[in-house]
Amino acid sequence: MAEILDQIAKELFAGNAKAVAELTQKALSEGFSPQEILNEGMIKGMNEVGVKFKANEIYVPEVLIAARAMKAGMEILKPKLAETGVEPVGKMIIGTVKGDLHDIGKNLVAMMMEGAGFEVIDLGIDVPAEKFIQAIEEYQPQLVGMSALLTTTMIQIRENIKAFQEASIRDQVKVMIGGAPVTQKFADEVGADGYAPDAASAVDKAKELLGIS
Ligand code: B1M
Repeated sequence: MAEILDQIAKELFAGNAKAVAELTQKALSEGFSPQEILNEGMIKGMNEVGVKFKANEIYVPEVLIAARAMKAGMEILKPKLAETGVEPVGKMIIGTVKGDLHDIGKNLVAMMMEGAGFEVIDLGIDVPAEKFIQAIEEYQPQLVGMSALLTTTMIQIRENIKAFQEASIRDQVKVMIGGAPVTQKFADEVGADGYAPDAASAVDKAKELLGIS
């Protein structure tokens, strides 16, 4: 693999935003395609972040710093990817449910998903069912992610899934849920398609749900 792409992966893993931005620019000027830079540089680096995070070898702050570095590179790459018409691997909308203001974990999931090549539309916090439904209709994602951090708001997930059914859009999307009080058992009870305990597992679960290898 080209040395510069390897360097992008390493600097991203180390969280060096400036180096990732500079190397991304350099790789483009050396003639690497935006897709090569994304797949062989950034996503490779972010995958490594996911592996170490799952193994408890690195923690939330390191992931956030790596995600910031990814963002710096993506700012340069995004317009080029749009020009070349590169398709994302999948489209997801994500939000923290109504009544809940916690967004650190949700943001981590969104960043890891972007790092894996997904287009992510982040609806933010305190998102009511109607806003999820509106976004599903507008963006036509394959995946809807819901995060809840409070025992008092996790029940909102059940309400949202019911609302998707009532709006006849439940079958259009896979629903993945997570957040500290959420469990696989709860996901089964409320009829979600998938549950992930952390941001790195969320990427694996999303790919599994969408049949992406
Ligand atoms: Co709040 N809070 N908080 N809080 N807060 C908790 C959740 C709590 C457990 C603290 C405690 O009492 N020990 C407790 C909930 C108790 C319960 O319901 N059983 C609690 C409470 C009570 C409250 C308030 C009610 C406090 C008050 O005002 N009296 C209030 C509620 C506000 C509201 O939401 N309406 C409140 C407020 C806040 C702050 C605003 C101060 C702040 C949030 C800041 C922010 O998010 N921007 C805050 C924080 C920081 C916490 C703790 C300390 C940390 C949460 C966090 O960010 N963790 C938390 C205690 C704790 O969890 N130790 C606590 C780090 C983050 C990376 O983990 O979010 O779990 P997490 O995300 C993980 C996984 O869960 C998973 O992946 C992430 C990354 O690995 N995941 C998904 C998350 N979403 C996913 C979605 C997926 C898949 C995986 O698919 C879509």
